[in-house]
Formats: sequence, C-alpha cells, structure tokens
Amino acid sequence: MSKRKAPQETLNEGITDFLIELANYEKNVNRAIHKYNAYRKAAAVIGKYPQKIKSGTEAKKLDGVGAKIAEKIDEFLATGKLRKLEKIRSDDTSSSINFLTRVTGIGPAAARKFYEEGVKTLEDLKKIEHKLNHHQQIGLKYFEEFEKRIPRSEMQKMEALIQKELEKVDTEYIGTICGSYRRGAESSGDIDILLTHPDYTSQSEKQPKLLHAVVDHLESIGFVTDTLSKGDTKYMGVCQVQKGEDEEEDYFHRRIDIRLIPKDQYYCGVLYFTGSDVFNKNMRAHALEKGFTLNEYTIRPIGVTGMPGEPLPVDSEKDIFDYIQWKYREPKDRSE
Ligand code: DCP
Ligand code: MG
Repeated sequence: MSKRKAPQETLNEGITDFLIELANYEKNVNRAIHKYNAYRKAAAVIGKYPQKIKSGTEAKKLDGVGAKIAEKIDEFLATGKLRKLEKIRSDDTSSSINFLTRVTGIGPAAARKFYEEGVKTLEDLKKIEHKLNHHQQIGLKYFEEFEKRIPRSEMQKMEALIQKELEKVDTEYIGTICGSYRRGAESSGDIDILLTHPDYTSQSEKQPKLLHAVVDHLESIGFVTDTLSKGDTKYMGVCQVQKGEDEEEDYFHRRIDIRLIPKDQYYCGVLYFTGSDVFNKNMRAHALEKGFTLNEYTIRPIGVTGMPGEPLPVDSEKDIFDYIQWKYREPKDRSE
C-alpha cells in the first residue's frame, strides 16, 4: 500500500486536500480508522462533484458528507483555513507522529512508540538506525525517493518490462498491475502487481516457487534492488528502472508489491487491488444489500441462515458485477 495519496486536482481541491489531511491525522495519530474512512469517503465524493462547492449545505446533499464536515467546509470557504488543522499542524505530538508514519515500515503504533522515546525526526531515526527493523531501515534509506509519486510514463515502462520478463520465466503467468495505475491515474504511489498461473488454484498445494521464481528473475536483471519481506504469496520490495544509454538521470527507487493469487480467486483480487479503497467499500455494501459477501478472495451468497455459502465461480471482474446486478464500471470510473 502506498503511504501518500495523490493530491486531487479538481474544482474543489482545497476542500478535498483538507479532508485528506484530516483523514491521515485520524489514522496516524488517533488510530481512528472509522473517522479516517469517513473523511476519505467525503473527499472521494466531493472530488467527483462537477461544480465548485459554495456552501456546506450544498455539500451535505452528497452521500458521505455529514453535518460536521459541512460545518468545516463553511469555515474553510469563509476563512480559507481550518482552525482544527492549524492546531494539528502546530502540535508537536501530532506533527511528529504524522511525519514518522511516512516512513515505510513505521505504522501508527510504532510512530507513537518512537515519539515517546524522543525520536521525532529523520535525523533522530538515523541515530537509532540499529534499533529499526529491516523494513524500516530500507524505508529510511529511500525515504526521499519513496515520497515521490511515479509518473504514468514510468509506470508504463515498468509494466512493459514486467510483462516481458514474466513471459521469459513462464509464458503461462498472468500478471496485472493494479492500484491507481489501472484506474488510469497520472501518477501512482507504488506498484501493485497481481500474479497468477493456471496450475495454481485454491484447491491445489501452495506454490511459493511461482512467486519466488519471478522475484528472483527480476532481481537477477537488476530491476528488484531490495527486499522488505518475502512470503509464500506476498512479496514486498524495492525496484528501479535502469536508465538507458541516452538518458542522463537515474530513475528513483520505487516500492513494489507482488502477490501470488490462486487462479479461481484472481479476479476478486484484481477487483480489490484496483480499488479505490472507497469504491471497494461502496461495492461491498451494495453486494451485501443484494445478499452477497465480497472480499479480496471470493464472492459468496449469504444463505437464509445468514451464513455465507460456497464461493461462486468467477472468470472476470464483470462476473462479480453481474452477480450483484451492478452495471460494469471500467477501472477509470472506480474512484468512489
Ligand atoms: N485497498 C483497499 N483498502 C485498503 C488498502 C488498499 O481497498 N485499506 C485496495 C484499493 C487500493 C489498492 O488496494 O486502490 C492498492 O492500494 P494503494 O494504497 O497502493 O492505493 P492506490 O494504488 O489506489 O493509490 P497510490 O497511487 O497511492 O498507490
Ligand atoms: Mg498503489
């Protein structure tokens, strides 16, 4: 998962930016995930709204914007700022914890622990590097690079490279770069690859080799440069495009995740990891209304007893939309 969401360039970006800042504050500092979700949902729906919002009342008509957010919108429209945010930004605890969570491998709990030990800045972290785990050390090493968003042109380059190299390892692999890239974003925070192979299903044995063969190969060609964690089905690491002879500047190091998924669960996975997170929540809620439970692995009908039944067969993302009687939405239309 990437740490920082792209700022939204929309008619109401002042509003969506402050909502996202509040969302991150709730997640990182207060560990209030419901409030985080509520702010993200409001930001997504306002981001898609085709007019410039003129009042809280107008915004409140949108699904996901309640009275409290409407009030904040009024304050922001009237004064150009938000007292609550000014306070958060100037508060040492909040700003330090918020900062520390920008390092990959440091979550809200670790950030608070470091803060309580007096570790607040990048310099502080460097001094206690030996106390960091391997993931956090890599996060520190590439801190500035990981903060940079990946331009779509570079994502396309990496997609072509990955598809070409997958084919060399085994022509039967199916790989999809999901996340914001698949939704057509102009820039992405990281690379989220979903991998499957026809030999591998939820009924067959585990096949970690299918994942490791790909990672080892990407490492051997110098694309994968560091490993954060390497499990049977999930790899987290770092990659870098090699610069061409005619190029002057190096490419940045980028965060890459590769997940190996059984073929029968692949499209539920592709749907989930294409997101957005807000879209996923809305789709899951709609699925429930129609009597299905949907997650990153399966879609299952909920029986009269309220218990989920056996997973339904799925051969495409469209199958999932069909089960819940939803009109198919292209990835680019899945921001909320
Ligand atoms: N996801 C989700 N719920 C979460 C985290 C992730 O549904 N709590 C799904 C939806 C995301 C996808 O996984 O789109 C990938 O996660 P990222 O954090 O990488 O998000 P994006 O790829 O959408 O954005 P970015 O460009 O910042 O990487
Ligand atoms: Mg991503």
